[in-house]
Amino acid sequence: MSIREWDQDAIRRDFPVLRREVNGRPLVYLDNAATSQKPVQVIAELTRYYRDYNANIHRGVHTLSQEATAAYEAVRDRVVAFIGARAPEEIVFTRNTTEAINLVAHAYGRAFLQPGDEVVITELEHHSNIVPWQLLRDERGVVLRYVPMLADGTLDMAEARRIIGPRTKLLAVTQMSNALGTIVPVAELAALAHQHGTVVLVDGAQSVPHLPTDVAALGADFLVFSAHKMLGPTGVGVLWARGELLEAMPPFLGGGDMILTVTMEHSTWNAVPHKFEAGTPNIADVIAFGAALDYLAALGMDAVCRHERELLGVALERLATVPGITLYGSADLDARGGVVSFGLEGIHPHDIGQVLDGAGVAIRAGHHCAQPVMQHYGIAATARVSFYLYNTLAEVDALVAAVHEAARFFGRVRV
Ligand code: 7TS
Repeated sequence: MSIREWDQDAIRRDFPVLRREVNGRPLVYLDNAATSQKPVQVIAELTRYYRDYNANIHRGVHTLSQEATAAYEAVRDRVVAFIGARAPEEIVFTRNTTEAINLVAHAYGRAFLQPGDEVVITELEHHSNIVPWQLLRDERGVVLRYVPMLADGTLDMAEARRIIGPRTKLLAVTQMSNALGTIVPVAELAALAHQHGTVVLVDGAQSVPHLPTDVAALGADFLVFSAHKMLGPTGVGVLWARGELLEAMPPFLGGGDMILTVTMEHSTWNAVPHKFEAGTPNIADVIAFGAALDYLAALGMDAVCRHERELLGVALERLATVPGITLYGSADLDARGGVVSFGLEGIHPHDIGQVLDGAGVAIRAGHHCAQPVMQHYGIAATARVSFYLYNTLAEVDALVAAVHEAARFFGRVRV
């Protein structure tokens, strides 16, 4: 539900950086899968905290500390509302998605997985959801298995049904591929996994910023995502977990704030979620993340998703006309987020990125920390465009013109 009409100009005015020029051209920021830009509301909240009530939390009787604690804890409630969770105790703040996955691999993996148990991930994962499980495999002797992807960038669901079975103790899967934009049917996978008593971690780094999220409907046991990809500051991630799991898991990091008592021999743990937030947390950025959640909630995630899908549809149609282009992934529009990965024949993606930057168009070129996806297509890298709520159809025009320019430029250089 949108409590505010979709007003593209008003939205753009909220993002000061979008007024910049790059190389003499208006900035067209299309690297949102890497990180999003921040609205004035978030920047102001950050400034307000440092200006008016900077203090450490959970430990001061003084007014500033109480204000900071209240503001920090209030963001937990906003996260609960944003993802349809049940209680603030289920929300752990981490540094980012990567740390949240490592937390689960360490605290859940070490305590509950035995040698020979299977952890299933997919070929579509970001390195953050591959490497922690490889480390756990090497340390603990768990077996790591991959659900393969198909050429169109979707997951091979027939293989998923074959691979996920009674030996699968944990399924860790992205809800949206950062390299291709494919939306993975995680609810279906979770239902399948739960038939075997498998615990399910959903990597929401790309999905939570762009799609409505309801953890109950997802059927996940863990959901992880990063504030910086959803209008919030860097340095804040979220781990949502079913309360029972957090209760059962031993701590990840030890230190201040996560303990109840410490003697020289022995310590006891604070209640969840504090048991998993050792040391002074990223107070300022968590508080500012609250403003990002408010911003997205006011627009409505259905509206955000609709807007991006409109841009995606136009971009895909128009980019397909560029001579020598290959578009990677061809899932239906309603099974895709606002990501386009492409290559131009005979041109390295980094060169595409450079020509586009010359036209003020910021995209990412590389393997996108998803090298298995690149290996699937037998390539080293792609050029990747990723949209967010402030992007416009005029920016799609600028992108398409710049890609045509790159194709022409390098075509000329080759002869
Ligand atoms: N999972 C997915 C699906 C991601 O896309 C990313 C970051 C991460 C995990 C890790 O998030 P972090 O906040 O811990 O870094 N993806 C990208 C990207 O596509 N370009 O830069 C970062």
